[in-house]
Amino acid sequence: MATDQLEDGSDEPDEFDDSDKTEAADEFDDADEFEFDYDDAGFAPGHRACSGCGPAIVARHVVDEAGENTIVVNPTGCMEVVSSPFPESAWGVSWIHNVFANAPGVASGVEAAYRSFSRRGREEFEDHEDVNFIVFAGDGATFDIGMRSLSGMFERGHDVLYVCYDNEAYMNTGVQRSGSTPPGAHTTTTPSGEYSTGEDAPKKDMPAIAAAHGVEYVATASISDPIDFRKKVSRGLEVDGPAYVQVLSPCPVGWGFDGSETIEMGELAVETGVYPIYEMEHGEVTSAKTVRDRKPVEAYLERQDRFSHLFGGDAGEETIEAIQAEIDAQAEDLGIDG
Ligand SMILES: Cc1ncc(C[n+]2csc(CCOP(=O)(O)OP(=O)(O)O)c2C)c(N)n1
Ligand code: SF4
Repeated sequence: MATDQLEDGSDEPDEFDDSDKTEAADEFDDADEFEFDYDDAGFAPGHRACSGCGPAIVARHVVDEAGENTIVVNPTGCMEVVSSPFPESAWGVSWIHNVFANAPGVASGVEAAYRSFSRRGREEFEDHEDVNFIVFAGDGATFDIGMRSLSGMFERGHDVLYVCYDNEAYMNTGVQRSGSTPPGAHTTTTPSGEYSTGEDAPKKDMPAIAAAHGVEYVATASISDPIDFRKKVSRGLEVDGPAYVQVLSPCPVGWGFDGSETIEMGELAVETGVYPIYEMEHGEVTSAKTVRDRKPVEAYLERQDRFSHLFGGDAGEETIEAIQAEIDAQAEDLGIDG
């Protein structure tokens, strides 16, 4: 492409010139005839999520990996609100919206119904074995409000994959803390100020809680490694019984970073050990992603407005030291330092 030098030495493209167009751009010449074909998309673009929304990218991975014979049960939260403004829907698979408290209960019922259809030879329904039953829920729904129902689903052993998109707060209603909010984070219900350095409770260990129910397969993942995440979704669907996959899904709005940095934020969480990536089978950790030359936690914290109050004061410094100590202990437990 022809370019001119800008004053700062960088290159600026000349006015658009037809010879620069790719074949794909040619298709746009007759805009009236052009139609996007999203028939196959499990989670279509055009939803109302903020740009750079981590959970929306995660939703796409989940349903693309699961395929068309999938029923998604989705409690209230950003992913429900942005994807289903009546009469539109971004979901290309069967989808049910539920209140916070009962998504795992509804998924249990749907799964049990299909089991019964298969047993009774009801051929108008897909065979139970061919259907993926998935709950797709935020951390508020998972760690807090839907926990009772989730515990029941685990205990009864339903063949449901539970995917928690972990954006570490109640984002949909204005960034209130959840049981997943990490220490030091400023939220609207844990505001930092003269008397507080933000959230002061540890993040609830949901994977351990799931594993303690005897769930066969439990895993954590990050949006920054979609191949690993998708493998875990696939593995969770293969398991004959409940499985739990929790994926770090950065939220540019609630965390305070630019929407172009979502994947980088997920990557930093892994590289600093803030979000360890591991799998548990029958309650034991069976694999953990090694982190070579683990970065100090500041590299992650300093990039997000929710932690900005930690920099520049004694109280903040102490909080960062405490966070680092927790991460170091967790890294040692899991043996992730390479
Ligand atoms: C029983 C109940 N309490 C509160 C609300 C209000 N509410 C709607 S979405 C939401 C936050 C959901 O948080 P989370 O599950 O983490 O999903 P996110 O919004 O982050 O996607 C809340 C509190 C509600 N809908 N129902
Ligand atoms: S607030 Fe966060 S989680 Fe909700 S749609 Fe926007 S970016 Fe996504």
